[in-house]
Amino acid sequence: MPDDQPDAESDESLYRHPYPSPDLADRHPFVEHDHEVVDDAEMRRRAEAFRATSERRRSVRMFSPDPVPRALVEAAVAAASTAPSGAHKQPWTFVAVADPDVKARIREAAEAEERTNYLDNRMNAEWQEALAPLGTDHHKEFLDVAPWLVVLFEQRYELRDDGSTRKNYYVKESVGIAAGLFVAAVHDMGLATLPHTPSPMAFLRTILGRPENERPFVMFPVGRPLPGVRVPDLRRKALDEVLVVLDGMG
Ligand code: IYR
Repeated sequence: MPDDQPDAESDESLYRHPYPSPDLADRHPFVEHDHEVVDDAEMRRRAEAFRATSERRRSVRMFSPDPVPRALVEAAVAAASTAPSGAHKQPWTFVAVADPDVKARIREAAEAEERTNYLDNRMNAEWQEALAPLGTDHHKEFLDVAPWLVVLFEQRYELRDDGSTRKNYYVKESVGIAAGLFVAAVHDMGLATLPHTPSPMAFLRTILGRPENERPFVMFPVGRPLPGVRVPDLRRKALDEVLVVLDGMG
């Protein structure tokens, strides 16, 4: 730590209410945060590298059937599971499916729901108009072609082994952040994914035999993109369309 920086132990002027309070630290364990100190130039380099990697990510809808080692899926889930969560409840379960029979059942059920969405107009005209540039339809062949389907469940409440329950907090926010980290981890290792949300998707809980406290949040086919796969020519919003800065500099 550079000398000119305040220090949690010694600086009494910056925080009159230090965290943890001495009383809290007596009752719950705290450890010093293992923060990697990085200089500004290196931070800038990393920021640009992550941004450049992120810019190349695309949702793909045709995956190669090539197998992907289970260890890679495990690494992505482990990374996703570092997400912050309300009251540190970690209210998520990832179910990773490579079994062809289970994938086929999921595809069949998803296509049945999507047929109603697309062909029987369960999605209204405005929704269908929004999806038109993506060209999605009720065919979901990627669900059994992709080597893995990773289904992310939210735990609406905690169900303990003895059958008792506890509240979870900010479940959607927590699981959404975990989903984002999962997408980034999969892309960063050189694989592709697609956040797929067949609607309704309660069938996933039945097919995958999940407990009553769990509700499917999003499903991720994971694999290599089919070589030559095409994606819509979309434009991402520019920084000034998504960022408002109030820096007090006028
Ligand atoms: N769940 C449907 C429809 C769909 C909805 C959105 I929002 C998309 O960005 C893409 C598709 C499906 O998966 O086809």
